[in-house]
Amino acid sequence: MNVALLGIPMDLGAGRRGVDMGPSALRNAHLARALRALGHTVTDLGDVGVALPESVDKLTEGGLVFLTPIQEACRAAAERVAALAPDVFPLTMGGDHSVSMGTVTGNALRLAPGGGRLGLIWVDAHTDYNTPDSSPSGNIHGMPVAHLTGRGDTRLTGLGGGWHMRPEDIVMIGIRSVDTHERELLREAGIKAYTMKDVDQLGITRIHEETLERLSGVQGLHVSFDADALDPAVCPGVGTPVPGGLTYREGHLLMELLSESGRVTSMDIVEVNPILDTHNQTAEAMVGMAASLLGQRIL
Ligand code: HAR
Ligand code: MN
Ligand code: MN
Ligand code: MN
Repeated sequence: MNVALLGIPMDLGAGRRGVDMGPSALRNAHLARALRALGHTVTDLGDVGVALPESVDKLTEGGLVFLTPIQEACRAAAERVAALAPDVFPLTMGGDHSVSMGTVTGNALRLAPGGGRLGLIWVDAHTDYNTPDSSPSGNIHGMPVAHLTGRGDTRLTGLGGGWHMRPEDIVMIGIRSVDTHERELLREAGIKAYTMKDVDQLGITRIHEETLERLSGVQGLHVSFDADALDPAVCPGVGTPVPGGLTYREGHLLMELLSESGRVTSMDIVEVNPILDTHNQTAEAMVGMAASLLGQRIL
């Protein structure tokens, strides 16, 4: 497969600094080499330009912190991804999770003019379904899924030029931190979310089967993998760690099963924070997840 790496070195959407260094940490953990070893042709497209927080006023517009520079970076990411050929596998590297508003939109636009029907597998401790009104923090990395479904500030819901995710085409896995009002919004929208309780009770194999069944009608499948979905013991380098996460093997098994399905067409790796990490352990773990999704097998 032709894999295209693209970095979005942005931490403007997060409450603390450091995830802007995520793309460097992933490259330093030999992401490209790991994928080439699997037989893929890997092209590193470099990084999308992102404003430095030191060079912009911390502008909060309509309850959204750093709205304008985040919108600009997401638009640039969407354009870069949308321009890639349909047979390319874009592997986009955050950055905080607000980058996915750009990457998911870009992948939908890549499927079809005006935006195709993309399935979204959101692997995360958090549901990231706050709107500007419901958000307790104003941090945009807690809001990308709401905006992708058309809820929230029009400057972010408009990135796809009228295209939006269908809530029924979204499945979340690994969930264990949801805000009070966010929970109501998720229920209203009818988004399927597998909590850690579901992971414990059903297991990854059953969750994977149900997920692919639910997403059987989509044209492409995007995996958006937040490093904080994995347990903090596996990925300590994240800004919002939550105990009780996916084990190392649960993460790999999910990626291995999705890989075997042959249906995944793009991936994000987000929220890797090298400042909070120990010896780049988190980036290395996430390179392993990408390798499993792109065909690495034990035997
Ligand atoms: N729900 C909280 C908020 O909206 C924190 C969620 C953001 N943290 C993440 N996203 N890492 O997955 O502020
Ligand atoms: Mn997230
Ligand atoms: Mn998260
Ligand atoms: Mn478990």
